[in-house]
Amino acid sequence: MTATVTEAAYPGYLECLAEADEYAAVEVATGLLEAGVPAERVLLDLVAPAQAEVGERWARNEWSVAQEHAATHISERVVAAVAAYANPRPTRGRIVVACMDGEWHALPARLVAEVLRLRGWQVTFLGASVPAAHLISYLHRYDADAVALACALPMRLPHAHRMIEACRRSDVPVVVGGRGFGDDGRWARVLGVPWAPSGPAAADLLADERALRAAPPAALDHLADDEYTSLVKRRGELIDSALADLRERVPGVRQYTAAQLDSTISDLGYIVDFLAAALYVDDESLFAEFVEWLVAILVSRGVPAGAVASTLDHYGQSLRDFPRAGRFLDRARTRVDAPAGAPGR
Ligand code: B12
Repeated sequence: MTATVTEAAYPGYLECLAEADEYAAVEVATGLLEAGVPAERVLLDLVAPAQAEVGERWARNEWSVAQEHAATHISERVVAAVAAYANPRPTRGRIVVACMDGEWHALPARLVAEVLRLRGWQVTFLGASVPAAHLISYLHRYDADAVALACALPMRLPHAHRMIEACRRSDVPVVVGGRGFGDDGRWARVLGVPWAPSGPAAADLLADERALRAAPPAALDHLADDEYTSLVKRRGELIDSALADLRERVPGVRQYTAAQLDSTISDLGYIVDFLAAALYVDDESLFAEFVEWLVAILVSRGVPAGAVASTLDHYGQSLRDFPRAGRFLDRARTRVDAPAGAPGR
């Protein structure tokens, strides 16, 4: 019954996001609450999938960044309205929910924070991009029972690991979640940290202190080859040389506007950062999936796949002394179904 009511409301709710009508969106959500749908279901069956759909529309270039921002703002308003309506009182310990340093996807973490609150935890939500040192001093000061760390982008995994380790040194148990750890949490397992796929699963894990403290050790022996550290050191040089290579090969790039140039430099950087993250967790699929995603995004914006292919070739040549990185680049290259060609934007 609850699921049907929410399903019926979903298309109308998406329409409110598309029209940037925040009042109507809040009414859809509060209408469900008044009809007896539990707050947790409204958050997870209405707000969360609608936000994911927003991302798909942005990725397909059907929605502009401005439309995505407007929709995200409305989702935040709706989450606040649902939280105010439910207004739960804490009966359990104190949990701090935070995004990794450099992580701006605060809404997924906010949804998790609200679910934990609804399940009785006393939650402090620190929001986006919390620097590690500040998080640790906060945990000490407020005597947190555990911390839930969110990571939406796999390229932040090395950072995430440093943060997880810092929390552990302070003897605060950690649970992690978010798309950044892989849809089955496989990269959390490599980092040796308990992972939960959702707010409700995190609530169950937090209630089980033994499970929370019983994560297997990190499996990071491959880092002994130093490829990750050396690649990170060469980040700036790699991006500069890839841009020079594009300018050389493709006269159109020399005419790029400042905004086009900025996007190109960001993409060249993302390629290095995702490759570094893949080396960190030793999983070529992390890099290959990113490359597929990047090609789809760029193609939908008029940039041919060949532009990515030739940049992968360029990085491959520059990283001849990096056998693991070379292998990851080769495998990803096979997924880019296009000859090297001229980028437009
Ligand atoms: C809104 C949004 C943004 C907003 C975030 C604003 C905000 N206040 O959150 C802004 C504009 C800042 C943003 C920026 C970027 N974004 Co963005 N963004 C999104 C979007 C559309 C929605 C995120 C969301 O709320 N999802 C809904 C939630 C509910 O789903 P979820 O993340 O899976 O979360 C659930 C579970 O995973 C779990 N969970 C999540 N976190 C946690 C944490 C814990 C502890 C636990 C236990 C569980 C858990 O519970 C949640 C609820 O069920 C997604 C699209 C998408 N499909 O998600 C892209 C998306 C995540 N972004 C993406 C990208 C690429 C970026 C940028 C790099 C874009 C750019 N070029 O600048 C930047 C990076 C910024 C940064 N450094 O962090 C890509 C990532 C692709 C990839 N290959 O990794 C996505 C998937 C878009 C896409 N379809 O391509 N983004």
